[in-house]
Amino acid sequence: MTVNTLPNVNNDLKKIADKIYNGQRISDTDGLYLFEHGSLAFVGALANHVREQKHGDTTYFNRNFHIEPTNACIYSCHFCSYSKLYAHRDEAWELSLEQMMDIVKKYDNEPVTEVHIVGGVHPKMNLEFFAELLRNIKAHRPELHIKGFTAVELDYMFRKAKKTVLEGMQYLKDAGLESLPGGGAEIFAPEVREQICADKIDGAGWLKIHQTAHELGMQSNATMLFGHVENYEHRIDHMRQLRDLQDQTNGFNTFIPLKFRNGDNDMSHVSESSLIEDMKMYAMARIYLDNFPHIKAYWPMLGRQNAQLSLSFGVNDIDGTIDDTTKIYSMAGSEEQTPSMSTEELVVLIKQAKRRPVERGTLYNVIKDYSEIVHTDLPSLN
Ligand code: V47
Ligand code: SF4
Repeated sequence: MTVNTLPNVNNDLKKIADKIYNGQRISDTDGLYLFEHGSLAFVGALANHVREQKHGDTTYFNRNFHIEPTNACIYSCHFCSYSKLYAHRDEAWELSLEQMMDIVKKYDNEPVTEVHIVGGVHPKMNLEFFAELLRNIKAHRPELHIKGFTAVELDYMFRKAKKTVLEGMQYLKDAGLESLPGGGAEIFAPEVREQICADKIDGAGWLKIHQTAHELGMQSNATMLFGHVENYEHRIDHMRQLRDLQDQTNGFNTFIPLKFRNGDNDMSHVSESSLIEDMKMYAMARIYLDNFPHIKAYWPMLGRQNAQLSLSFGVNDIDGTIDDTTKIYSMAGSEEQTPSMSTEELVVLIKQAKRRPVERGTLYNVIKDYSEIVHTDLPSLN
């Protein structure tokens, strides 16, 4: 199919589509125009083309587990359910080094390749505490990739330890930190941050932390929290700043659009975005961020079926919080409470979308291609 065969497409949309089919970068104005005037089918077809050019049929997932050191947080991001907890510390938890090592040891006989460490910002958990955690994990299981700490957590740790970003990052790298997750980015525009997360690190600070990690040879992810009080211009502005930094460092692996969920937080009055908007966001990310290798759908937030759908709108990675010992059937729609999906379920989910499931390491090294593996007892996704 070429752009000229698409019905109901005006000349401006056709010009943008031509750029994309010719492998050219689109401008901010193009991006905004696509957001405002492109139908889901139109931007979806373009995003699908870009994804196919980059990855063919391959859809990645990985086997990881999460550690949340604490759910208490000194900050007060209105969209986050953690922010209420610091005032009610009795409802909050904080894990000791031993407790976190017990979580790591629980996976000793599991073929996981990554631990993802992220939580609230607790004043007692400082740089030295986390460096010790990293050293302990590496001493116990050296090959486990440690992806840890949002720029928000790092900013607090470094400032408290009176270290520069470079010094703090080098210190954690030496202790075993290998890459950074993408959290804390939200929307960079100050007028939006002011409304949703006024007291934490600003956009420039977030970008500086990731830039420093890249300059030290570490890779990282980037997120964007969308579908709350921001507009399309804010989304383009956010992605432009990421695209610019990526041009400079090439250190980002994956962009993860995070759909704002309005349960159990101070923004419950803000409606959630529609499925059409969500899919359009994935598609726009794939089209605009031409220098990002991967676009990921984080299924615990989006829901499995919508994550599956996103594979037709530019997504080529479906994360993979795996716990093969847990039976998903008992969860009955409560994905946000106990996010877990077995390898088999992830593989089925990807195959149902007619894609080739490939297990990857954190840095997208291929661990196993599941395309030829036939499951005899395929679980239903319904
Ligand atoms: O920064 C908080 C988001 C992020 C809500 O890098 C919310 O591989 C939606 O960044 N609705 C943290 N989102 C999680 C994160 C992440 C997740 C998975 C993989 C990776 C990765 C990174 O969660 C926060 C914030 O943007 N968040 N509250 C909410 N109500
Ligand atoms: Fe939640 Fe992170 Fe904000 Fe803390 S900094 S309130 S954990 S989003």
